[in-house]
Amino acid sequence: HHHDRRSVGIIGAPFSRGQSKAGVDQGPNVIRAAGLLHRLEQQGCAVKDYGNLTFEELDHDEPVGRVKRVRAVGSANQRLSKAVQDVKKDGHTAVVLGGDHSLGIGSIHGHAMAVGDLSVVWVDAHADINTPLTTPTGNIHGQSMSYVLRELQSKIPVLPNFSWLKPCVSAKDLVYIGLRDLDPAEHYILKLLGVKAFSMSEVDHLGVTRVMEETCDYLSAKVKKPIHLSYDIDVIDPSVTPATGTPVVGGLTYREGVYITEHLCQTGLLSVVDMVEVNPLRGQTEKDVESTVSTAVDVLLGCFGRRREGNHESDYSLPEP
Ligand code: Z70
Ligand code: MN
Ligand code: MN
Ligand code: MN
Repeated sequence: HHHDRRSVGIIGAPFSRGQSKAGVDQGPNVIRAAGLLHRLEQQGCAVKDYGNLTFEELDHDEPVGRVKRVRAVGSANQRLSKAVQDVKKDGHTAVVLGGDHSLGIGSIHGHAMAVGDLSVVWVDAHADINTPLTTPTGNIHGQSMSYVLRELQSKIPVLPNFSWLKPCVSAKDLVYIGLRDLDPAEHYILKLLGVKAFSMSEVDHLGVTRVMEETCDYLSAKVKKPIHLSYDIDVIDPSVTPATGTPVVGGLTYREGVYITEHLCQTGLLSVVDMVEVNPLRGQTEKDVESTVSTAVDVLLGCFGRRREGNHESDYSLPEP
């Protein structure tokens, strides 16, 4: 039954200007080098690699207010948005390999341009919902959701290279999982907008199984929209995924991290998946990097039908003697 083979389009987005640490732009290549494409094919997916995007170097990109690298982030996300639209038009589930989490802006925008209304599941230690006026760091990877949420449109100033961006997600269509490091303004915004959020406290209280049941019940209560999964590897505990820019203690286990994508896969609604903030220069040892990258690969494989006990292809048949 080749028609139910999942087709996956991979976009590499080696972009790092949404934060200040070197190395996160190597994410796409280290994730590919760990065998992502081969393993997706082994589990029955048809895979097309669209290669890595290239981004322009800007000589003059002075801060706008507190916000750093606005022009570079704006233009990179415009390119990414177009690339995601192309992959969706080709009929694939898109996988965006980052890169830092500012890429969520263009990825979500491109997805919404291609399919219309969507649900966003943002799996992260951080909410990345500071506005350009509340950001304590100026880093846009801590602001991505505020740029795309309709309800925050009036709080976002005009920014250079962002005129292409139209807010495209409603607060009721967003769910956070794994939160444990919010700034006060972000905490306030989540309460103000009534955003559904499962912090690490809720994961402890309910267990990951009920968190995922409630996530999917919440998102499919009315109409079933395509799901945009934006997965920041720092949601998983730094003992498992230390090679990332902002490790935060008390994260998900490997098993919880993988269960999230196994459960979302079962909905049949996964439409775009971002895997971001894998930074091979941030590990202390080679083992740290290997553990981080192989966990990122396993999380992605979970989106496309990997079973932990093992898989066989749907046309498998035993050899006759
Ligand atoms: C902080 C900020 C952040 C990731 C750090 C940190 C945000 N709230 N996101 N690492 N992935 O800069 O706004
Ligand atoms: Mn068939
Ligand atoms: Mn993030
Ligand atoms: Mn994060």
